[in-house]
Amino acid sequence: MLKPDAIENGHMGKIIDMILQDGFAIKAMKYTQLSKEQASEFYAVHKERPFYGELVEYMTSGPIVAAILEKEDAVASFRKLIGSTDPAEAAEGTIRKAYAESKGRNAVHGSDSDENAAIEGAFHFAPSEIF
Ligand code: FUP
Repeated sequence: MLKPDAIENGHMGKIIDMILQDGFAIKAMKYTQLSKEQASEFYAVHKERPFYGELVEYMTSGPIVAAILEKEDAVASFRKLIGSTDPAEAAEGTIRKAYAESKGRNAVHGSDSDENAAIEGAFHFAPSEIF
């Protein structure tokens, strides 16, 4: 996902370009705004964390871009491209280093395992929307 801060700050096109330049193929893509229910469900694994309420609030504050990406070893490759959760710790050349505002408003989300990628892909897209 490209998160609300990335869209608000006008970085949507540049981030999508970084993703394509890195060799990812787009299998599905959608510009949408998450409801409270959707964001709460998406981030349910974090519901005991102190930042959960703020995270849900923020993720519903404006439109996002959801996408399914394909590449060899996609999960690890995408996590390398996005960089550390906290942009202060993100490596040079990563999306979060270039565009994230903070640990909370950090521009992009990437799935952390193949299993979660399948769950999160199905969360955003019907089979007929995946190419
Ligand atoms: P990441 O996988 O890099 O997106 O990071 P996490 O799964 O650890 O966290 C998910 C989201 O929770 C982050 F993108 C932003 C938010 N978060 C905070 O707001 N504060 C924190 O201290 C940690 C995470």
